[in-house]
Amino acid sequence: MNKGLFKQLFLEKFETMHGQTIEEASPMDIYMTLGTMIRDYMSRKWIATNKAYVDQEKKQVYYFSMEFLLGKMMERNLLYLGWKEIVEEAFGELAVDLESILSLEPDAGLGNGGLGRLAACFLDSFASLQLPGHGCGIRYKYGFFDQKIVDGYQVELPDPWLKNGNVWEIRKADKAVEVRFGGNVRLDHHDNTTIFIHENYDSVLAVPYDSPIVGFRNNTVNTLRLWSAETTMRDFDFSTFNRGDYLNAVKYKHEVESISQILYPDDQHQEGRILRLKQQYFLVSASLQSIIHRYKKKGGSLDEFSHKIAIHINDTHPVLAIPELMRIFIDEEEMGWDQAWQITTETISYTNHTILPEALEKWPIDLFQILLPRIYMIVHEINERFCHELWQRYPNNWDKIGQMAVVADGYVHMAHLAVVGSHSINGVAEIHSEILKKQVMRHFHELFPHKFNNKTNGITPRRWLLKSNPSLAQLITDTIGPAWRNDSSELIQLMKHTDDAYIRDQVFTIKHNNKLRLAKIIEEKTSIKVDPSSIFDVQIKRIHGYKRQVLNVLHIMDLYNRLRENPDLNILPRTFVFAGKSAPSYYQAKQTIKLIHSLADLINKDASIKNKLKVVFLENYSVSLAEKIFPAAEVSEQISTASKEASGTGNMKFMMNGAITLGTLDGANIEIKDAVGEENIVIFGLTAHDVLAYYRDGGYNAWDMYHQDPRIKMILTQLINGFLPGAQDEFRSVYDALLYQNDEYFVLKDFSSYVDAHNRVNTLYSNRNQWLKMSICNIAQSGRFSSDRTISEYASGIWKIEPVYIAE
Ligand code: 26Q
Repeated sequence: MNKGLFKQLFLEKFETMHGQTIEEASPMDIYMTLGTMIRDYMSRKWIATNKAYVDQEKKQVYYFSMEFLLGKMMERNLLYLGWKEIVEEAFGELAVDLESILSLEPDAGLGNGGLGRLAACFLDSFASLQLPGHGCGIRYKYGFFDQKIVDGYQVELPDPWLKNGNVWEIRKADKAVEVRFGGNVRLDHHDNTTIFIHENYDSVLAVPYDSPIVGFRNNTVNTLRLWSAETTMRDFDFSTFNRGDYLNAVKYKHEVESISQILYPDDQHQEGRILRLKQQYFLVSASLQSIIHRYKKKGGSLDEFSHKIAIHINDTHPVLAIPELMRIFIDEEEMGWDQAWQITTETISYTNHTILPEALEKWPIDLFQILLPRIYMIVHEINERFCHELWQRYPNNWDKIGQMAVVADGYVHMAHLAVVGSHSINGVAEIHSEILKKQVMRHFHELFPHKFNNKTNGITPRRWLLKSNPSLAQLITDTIGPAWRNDSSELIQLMKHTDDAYIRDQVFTIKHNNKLRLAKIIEEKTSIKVDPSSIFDVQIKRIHGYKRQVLNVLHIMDLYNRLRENPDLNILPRTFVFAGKSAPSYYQAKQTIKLIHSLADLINKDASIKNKLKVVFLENYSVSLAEKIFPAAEVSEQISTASKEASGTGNMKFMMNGAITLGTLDGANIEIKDAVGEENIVIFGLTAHDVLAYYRDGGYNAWDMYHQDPRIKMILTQLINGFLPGAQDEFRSVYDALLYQNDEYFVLKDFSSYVDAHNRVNTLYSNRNQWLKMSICNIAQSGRFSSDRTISEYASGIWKIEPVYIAE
């Protein structure tokens, strides 16, 4: 592609699509035209990729996930195809501003946070590493809610991301499959075998929408298949209408479509809603049917299935893939139980993303059985056989067997099903995998030690550096060459330049410009003027007790108290930036958002502190907003209660953009510390070992902190004495959680150590050269946190898949 050719093709495409000339074009028309052109161009590669996969009979992996938090795709596709500059120039000649066209695309926000974004980074790495890996998910009509802040409170609004259509997807009506809910199972006997007949079920049509996922500057185009729930025409036909049942028919249609209507906005918390279970089965049943159908059509033998297909489940949300695969093998393919079980376990692998007990999925048996009668029978049988094995191994140990059973205490335990029915279970950072083995799943680890492994998370350096921070990316390319974009281990070459004065200056200038850009966004969105020379200290992530935004707030209050006492206090000016969404039903998290706003109100208006402190909350955190914040950040707040954050991936995005981590020894922070060395990170607080010991043995009393530390006493009093603007009792619940509920997340326990850590940051930052050296070291060492590294480990260690070269 070149500029002249592009311009010609674009104008032709525009005219055929819109029946008018470019002069009359709306920006949306231009967006759609460009999108269609890109998609058409990718189609040829898409076809070639699929053909190569079939011809070469290479093993494929399907990544099953209830969430794919993709963000925008157009600029990514332009960059990956190597078209961006050409289009920019061609558009310049047509007086079209590419930036403003790109901004028209809505984010595909089909995820809550880390787990969903990880799935998106993995798709990026599959394609960029030329690996045959595809995503299977749900095409939610409404993505993760839009957050509006009204008077400091979060208000949730729907996200109608599909309202102007979606250029990337292709509806494949001919590939629709039926998914069955409810009804009953009748047993029939034929030549000594029992046949299970599912009848009186409600059927839902699952229609796939495929989107191309193109690799970085290669010819691989993989597929993300998202399923939409529809009624079959015969449910809505004239006979229904004629019987006078029109209203019921409409109601039924509505009920069916509700399955793919919304993404559940809970994170780290499971609310046992039946519709959620329906969504989960809908995803796995539709995906497995289509995978098996295609496999058989291409002549594959089911005996070979696990050698040709790997299925990965992103947390337990798609764990029904295990009994559903069993159902298809046994009921539809007439396979015996033992062979079906062997193939199923060899096919399925599972990632655990959390150890918070409230997030572990379990479903009441009665509810499960009514919705999925045949699947329940299979789960029951899996449980019977497993408990029998356990009985052989641990005779009479009912306690242990009860703790490990798949069905127990009236519930189906989804994580147990995942462990029993898969061949690999991994955690997402070293410490997390260790905690799984030694604590949460210790009985299972004892039984199946070979199944457990670690795959530390990663992020794609192409979106999180090349796309979001182009000037830093350019500096890196100028310094060490462009290879880092496909081979992130190359970033280590930057270590040779930590003392290079020119590079330091450049890194400083790039960061400063990114800060200027963010300052402008902040002012546009909040009317708050921040000092671009102040330290940009950032905490952006879901709002949750364990992530401890409250600890950040308490430190800011303390700093403010010190400044009020002494306006000439020798500290560097700071800008504290927050962003993140709370689950709509999570009261404490919502109060935390209000608390940040009240504090911001108080501090930002106080002239006496001479603009040394600013507090900003940016509403509606999203992938696109994140892309603007990370490049401007200097301090990365990763302050979860040790042991609670499985990995974190924001920490990696900050690091890759040169921010210094201020964090606890939790999740991947530990591996970041190992990578950069103690002198290039600021660590504080209790260790996971300390925290787990307190949970086990007790011995922590939050009131001790209150009585021993006058700063804590003062701040906590300020939470409830009207010091903060707004209703006097607004933050009573925060106060009570810290004192009367004994500070579940050890906020007060870690307070003092956190303040000290901030003081160290202040000192380090005052030495500009030293700070820049730290920053360059972080960028240089961030290569190991590329999702390319993570995916290569999954590919060789778990899935046994290999790259497939696709010719031009
Ligand atoms: C479960 C049941 C019903 C409704 C919702 C859910 C649900 C949805 C989303 C439960 C959990 C999630 C999301 C979890 C998540 O994002 N975990 C994060 O995963 C990241 C990627 O591995 C890690 O880096 C984070 O540490 C972890 O918190």
